[in-house]
Amino acid sequence: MNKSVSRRTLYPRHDARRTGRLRVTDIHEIYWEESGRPDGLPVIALHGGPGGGSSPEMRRFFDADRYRIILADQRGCGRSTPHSELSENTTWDLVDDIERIREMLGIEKWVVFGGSWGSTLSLAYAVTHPERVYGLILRGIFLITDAEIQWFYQSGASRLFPDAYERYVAPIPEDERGDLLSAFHSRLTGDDRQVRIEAARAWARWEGETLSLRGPKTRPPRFDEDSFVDAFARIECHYFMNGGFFAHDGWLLDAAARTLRGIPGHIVHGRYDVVTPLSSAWALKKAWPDAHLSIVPDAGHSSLEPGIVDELIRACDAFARRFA
Ligand code: STX
Repeated sequence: MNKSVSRRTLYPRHDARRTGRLRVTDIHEIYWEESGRPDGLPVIALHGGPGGGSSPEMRRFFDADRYRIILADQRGCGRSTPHSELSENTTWDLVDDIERIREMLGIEKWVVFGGSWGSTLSLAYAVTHPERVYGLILRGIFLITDAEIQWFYQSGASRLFPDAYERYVAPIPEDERGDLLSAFHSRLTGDDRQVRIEAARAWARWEGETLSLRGPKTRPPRFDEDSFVDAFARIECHYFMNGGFFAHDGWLLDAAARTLRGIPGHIVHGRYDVVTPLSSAWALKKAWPDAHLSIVPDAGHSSLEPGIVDELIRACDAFARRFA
C-alpha cells in the first residue's frame, strides 16, 4: 500500500573479478572491469557526465548472481588516461570504444544501462549497433538538445536554484554571462591553471548541488575533488559546446524513432529532475513505443534517489528474467 515501505534498494557491494586497460588510440587508454556471474546476462553500465567516471555503486543495480556486469571509464576520466584529455574525445569515439570492449570480451549482445549522459551514450550506441542490444535501461534522459543545455547552463534551472546559481556564475564577469557555456569553455580550455580550476569547481558544484531532490547540502563528495571536477567540467563543456557531436539539434530523438522499434526499453525519470527535465523522457517514450516510462513522483536527477533506485532495480530484474 505505502509504496515507500516496499521500495527496492541497491544490491550488496561486490568487487570486480577482473579489470584491465584497453588502448583505443595512440593517446587514449581506457579502464574497464567485470563483475558478477561469468556466464550471466551481459550488461554494460555507462556512466554520466560525460567525464564523470564509473563508480563501484554502479555495480549494485544488478543481481550479481544473474548478471555479468561490465563497467568502463570513458576517455579522459576516472582511471582512463590521459586524464581530462579532450582530443580524440567525441560521442562517436566512445561508441567505438564500447564496441571494442564488447569484442574483446566475446559478448554477442548485451543489456545497455545508463543514466543522464549515460542515457545519451546508450542511445547513441543503440542507434548505431541495434543488433547488439537486448534492451535499454535508461535514467534521467538527456538528448543534448540546445533547449536542454540552455535550461541547465544558462537560464531555467537558475529559477529553481538561485542560491546555487549564484555560486555557479561567480567566476564569470557580468559582461560574459549572456553565454555561460562559451565563457566557461574558454576558461576550462585556457592556459591559466588557476582560472581553469576555479571555473571547473564552480561548474561541477552547480551540478552537484542541483542533482537531488534534497538540494545543495547533499552534493556527493566527488564534487569536491579537484581531479574529478577538472575532467568532469572540461569534458562536459567540450561535449556540450559541440552539441554532443550530433549532426543537428534533435538528431538523437529522430535516430531513436527510426531505429529503436522492437528494442525493449525501461526509462526511469524523476518528476523533479532539474538537471534534465522530464520533457525529454516524455518525447523519447513517444518516439519509441517499445519503451516503458516510469515517472518517479518524489525524485530529482540522481541515480541514488530512493524512488529511482527502486524502479531501476525492478527494471534490471525484469530484464534478467526475460533474457537470461
Ligand atoms: N550532466 C549530467 C550527467 O550525466 C549534464 C551527470 N551528472 N552528474 C553525473 O553525471 C555523475 C554523478 C555521474 C558525476
